[in-house]
Amino acid sequence: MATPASDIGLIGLAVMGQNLVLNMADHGYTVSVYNRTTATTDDFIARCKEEEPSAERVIGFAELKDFVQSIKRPRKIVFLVQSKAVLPTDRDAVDAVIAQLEPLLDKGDIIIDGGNSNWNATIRREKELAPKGFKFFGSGVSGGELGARFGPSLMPGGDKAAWKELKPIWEAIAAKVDPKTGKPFEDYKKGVPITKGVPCTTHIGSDGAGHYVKMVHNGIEYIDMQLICEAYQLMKTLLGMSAGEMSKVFAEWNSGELDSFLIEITTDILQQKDPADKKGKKWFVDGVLDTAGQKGTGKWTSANALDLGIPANAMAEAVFARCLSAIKDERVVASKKLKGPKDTKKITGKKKLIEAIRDALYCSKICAYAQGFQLMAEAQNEYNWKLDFGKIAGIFRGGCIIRARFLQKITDAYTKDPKLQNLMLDPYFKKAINKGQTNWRKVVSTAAEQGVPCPAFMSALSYYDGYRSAVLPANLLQSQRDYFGAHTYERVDKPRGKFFHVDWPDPKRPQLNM
Ligand code: NBP
Repeated sequence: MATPASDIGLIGLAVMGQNLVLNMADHGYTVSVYNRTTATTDDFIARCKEEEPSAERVIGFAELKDFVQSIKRPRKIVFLVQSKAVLPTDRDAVDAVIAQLEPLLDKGDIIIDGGNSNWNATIRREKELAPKGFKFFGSGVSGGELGARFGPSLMPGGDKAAWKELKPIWEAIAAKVDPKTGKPFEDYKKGVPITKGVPCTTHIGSDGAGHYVKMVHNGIEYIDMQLICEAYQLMKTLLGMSAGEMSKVFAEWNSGELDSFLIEITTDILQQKDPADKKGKKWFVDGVLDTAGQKGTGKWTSANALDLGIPANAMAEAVFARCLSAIKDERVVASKKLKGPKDTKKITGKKKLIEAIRDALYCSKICAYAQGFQLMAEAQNEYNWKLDFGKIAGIFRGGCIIRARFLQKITDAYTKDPKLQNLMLDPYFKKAINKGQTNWRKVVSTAAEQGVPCPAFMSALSYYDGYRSAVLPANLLQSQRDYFGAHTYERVDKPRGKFFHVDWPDPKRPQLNM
């Protein structure tokens, strides 16, 4: 038998797998690759030979046994296969590959699931594999195809001791940020592998922690995208601005505190002309049908927020907004039957309204991130993890879809105060909301008056106002619960934890003089 020569193995050669392999090879690692359909492996090896300078470091295998034996021990084998399991009992391609691999592995070998697996499945797999002596990691990979190729944000969860084995490779292939500014190094745009800077990866925690944090990252991505879309909708509907005109506004926003990957790509999209328009006059975005798809991570985040009792209303609105967009036919019928406000005032002061929309976007974004981090804070109690929010925000600064200048501020906030109760209470963010809230309220009220939907702006504002309210109307709500269900209530003038009940309807209650 030949001496194992590969540093790592990868199974699953679709778009993410291929790009991650090339990234590893660029950084000097020898990678064994295997795919269920061997023709894909052959095509990939041929592509490597033709296109990639580091091709000699990628070795393809048709047999799983040969693939496993080619990897140095303890073996590190990454999966990038389709993941569908949601409930702990669900089985999918990841389980199928584990079952095929198990008889071929040795104790101490490390399996890393780099797909978007549900954290429940990752917890279950880790529990099943640990007694057999295998180390199982769930590692979120964010940044899409380009990220995988040139530097993703990597969120590994699993055995702390085994992380030492994985760390050098993960740090090499991850995105890197400037240690002084927190800005990502983007030399990859010149085709150069990034070797300097702080890597966007850290050991997140045990078992499902990495996949959980990746899921919340995706939930935040949903709301970030929705907020940008609402800003676009308001400028388009209230100010009649064209896509081209709006792209200039987004470009300007991208030079300030909203600087982010998602604002940057929005600028590009809005500049794009429709390739189907021969005269080159129409904007690309105007030709795209207004229905959005989703794969499930946003829904998982919101469902988990409900399970854990965390008020992540803006994040849920982002998912519902996609659901509403998907019922296009119903909306078209309703648009002819349901009326909006009658006496709408003409909008004046374009420049001021654009500024106000910018402030509404920034304030809502702060609330959305506050919700995401509150959710992770609760999850660590629920699932027995110890999460470092400064480090988590730090690895979101580069490589991933939500990368933004703003994440340096979140990193600073949690580094200064690791037990920060809510991001909105950090002095920087408190000040930012205070500065922007008049404009935020103006945008939300104008949208309501004019009948323009902006559910994420509105729910983020309700969250802000609710969170800063010492008193909410739940006194009446709990009274209703006590009335119809004898659910009892606590009193304002008695210590917490003492419960009372009234035999409703109270015969002694004063009668109304109607
Ligand atoms: P896909 O999610 O489309 O999965 C395709 C791969 O899974 C192919 O290699 C396929 O092999 C393999 N596969 C399937 Br399907 N069933 C299998 C089985 N029973 N046994 C072995 N292999 C099996 O690929 P992707 O888009 O590259 O994504 C990979 C993972 O990364 C997913 O979990 C995805 O959610 C996650 N992710 C994707 C992105 C993105 O931008 N695409 C971003 C971040 C994370 P075959 O060739 O034989 O059919």
